Amino acid sequence: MRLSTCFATVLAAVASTAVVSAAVAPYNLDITYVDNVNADGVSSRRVIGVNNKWPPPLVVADYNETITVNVKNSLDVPTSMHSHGLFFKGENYLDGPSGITQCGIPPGGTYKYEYVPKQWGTYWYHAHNGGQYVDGFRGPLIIRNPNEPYKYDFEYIVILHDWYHNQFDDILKDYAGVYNPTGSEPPPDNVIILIHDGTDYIEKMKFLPGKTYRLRIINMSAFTMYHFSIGGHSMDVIEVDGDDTERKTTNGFWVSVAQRWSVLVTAKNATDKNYPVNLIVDDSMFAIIPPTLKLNYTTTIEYSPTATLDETPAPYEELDDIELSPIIKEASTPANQTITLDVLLDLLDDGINHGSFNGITWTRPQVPTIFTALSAGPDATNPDIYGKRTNAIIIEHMSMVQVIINNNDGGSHPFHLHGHKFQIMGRSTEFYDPSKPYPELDNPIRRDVVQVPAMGSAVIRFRADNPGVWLFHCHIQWHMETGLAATFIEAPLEMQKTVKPPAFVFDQCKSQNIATSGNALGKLGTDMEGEELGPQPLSGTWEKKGKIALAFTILSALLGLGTVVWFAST
Ligand SMILES: *[C@@H]1O[C@H](CO)[C@@H](O)[C@H](O)[C@H]1NC(C)=O
Ligand SMILES: *[C@@H]1O[C@H](CO)[C@@H](O)[C@H](O)[C@H]1NC(C)=O
Ligand SMILES: *[C@@H]1O[C@H](CO)[C@@H](O)[C@H](O)[C@H]1NC(C)=O
Ligand SMILES: *[C@@H]1O[C@H](CO)[C@@H](O)[C@H](O)[C@H]1NC(C)=O
Ligand SMILES: *[C@@H]1O[C@H](CO)[C@@H](O)[C@H](O)[C@H]1NC(C)=O
Ligand SMILES: [Cu+2]
Repeated sequence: MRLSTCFATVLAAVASTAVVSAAVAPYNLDITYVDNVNADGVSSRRVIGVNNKWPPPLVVADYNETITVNVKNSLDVPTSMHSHGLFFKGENYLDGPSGITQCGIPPGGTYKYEYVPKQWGTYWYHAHNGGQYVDGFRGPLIIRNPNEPYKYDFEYIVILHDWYHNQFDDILKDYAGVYNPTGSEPPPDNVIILIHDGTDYIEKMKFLPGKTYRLRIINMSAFTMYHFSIGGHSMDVIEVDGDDTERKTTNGFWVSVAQRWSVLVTAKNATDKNYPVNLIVDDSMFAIIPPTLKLNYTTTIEYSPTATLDETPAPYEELDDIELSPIIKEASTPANQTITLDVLLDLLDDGINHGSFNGITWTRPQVPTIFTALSAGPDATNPDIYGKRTNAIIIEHMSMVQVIINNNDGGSHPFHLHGHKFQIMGRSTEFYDPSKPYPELDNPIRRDVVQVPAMGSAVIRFRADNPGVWLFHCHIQWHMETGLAATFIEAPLEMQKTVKPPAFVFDQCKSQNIATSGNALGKLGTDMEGEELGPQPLSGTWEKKGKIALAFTILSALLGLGTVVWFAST
């Protein structure tokens, strides 16, 4: 991070009328460990950075302009990159999740993510291999709209993320371990606010009197949700997750995992005061609050270096994203196919607390799912070949798919669908009641992440117009890692005609002895003999489960570890 040397480096983001050029210069992202990064001013650690630096750079391009991102893996383990929110129609192998749409990029290898975005807005890229994004491999990705519906003078990218002082894999061992039967998640050690002006990371946002600023707010956290507000200023929401919305004035809103919001802020004419941007951390899911974690964070909007800070808080408001309307209107249409997913986080018979949909905890197949779909011929429509442990659901080409998510957990969860944006038909703090379906809507909000309330539900819909293998998962990385994921196999026969991965995609698997054909077990056709089912629910009553959980808890207490060992280890 550095202070921008002069305000002139702030990027003018006024809609350009210039002819759209065909391609931006390639981004060469060398994924490297960077030692001794003190990201939060409290503690130094090894992070995963890009080109030996952290934080990773902005990737930016215009709509319909070829973007090439060459990701070189200089780590000692495989990696991969997901561009969160982009569709990759016909190019499923560019989506990124390793073990699903590609093999991990082997150490020393380079994966060429090259595509022409047919969408615009605020996105982000991040590692999709284990918890590498939590260790630092995450950065902003902006696709500019040549015909921005709103006028503004300048823009800033405001990146919010939680920060851990220890390596993800070390924390995961404890979180997904037998001494944590209740699945208590590791709270972050701190929160980081990064500001990017389009050229580089800067220390604080500077405002010129009377100008209009677009703030693109991206929550890149592993776990943490934030309330966002600006002292002395209201905001006009104009975008969520890449969809431009009708302008909606608000004093604040909650930014949940992986979501993006754009707001317009009009600068005051007076320059005698500076103002804080206020973040309130949602601590409702934190079992304990680490000593270095604050619940309120601020960053300054500076009108003048000599002005005083006006700390009067903005009036508290919670704008619900369901109240927003996309500018490009799309009415809902009745669903052809309904998928019901029951969410549970529970102790399974391996003694570990797992996330699951419909009782199945996702486990990586031996053959990445994309290759099973591409190599199976007519069997590709048989969900069994993808393995019982991948939660594979076949979706028919062009059908309107409704997904009902019932959350049996006492925490709220942000669910992300790859390859699509979905309409949010409704959300409730109770389970969905099929006898009371939501009415069809003229113009529901579209997003790629939906927050589902504790013990509540959400109903989403999307058109199956993107043949491919798309992950649907909780974006809380801790839950993703313990299996809270399903695989949508969308129009597999169509996919076999339209999705043609280039040779390097197969070569990178071969170099790691990972098969690129066959079913989830690497066998031919529908032969799934010998398939293991993975960890199963504890049989019997809740009482019995409780006793087993208690036994694990007593065991950990006897060992002097406490039930939440990751806390003790920080
Ligand atoms: C996108 O770019 C292609 C190739 O340059 C061009 O043919 C096409 O008209 C462009 N589409 C839009 C919507 O701008
Ligand atoms: C953002 O906020 C939510 C809270 O819902 C959190 O769980 C999530 O992991 C955060 N991260 C991202 C990338 O959105
Ligand atoms: C700033 O000054 C301009 C010109 O006098 C005026 O039109 C505008 O309303 C003022 N803005 C605010 C926020 O007071
Ligand atoms: C954080 O801010 C909120 C809202 O202004 C306030 O209610 C709360 O007391 C603050 N918490 C701390 C720890 O300062
Ligand atoms: C989906 O259902 C509608 C009627 O609601 C029907 O017109 C359409 O053909 C169906 N599409 C598919 C792909 O099944
Ligand atoms: Cu979750």
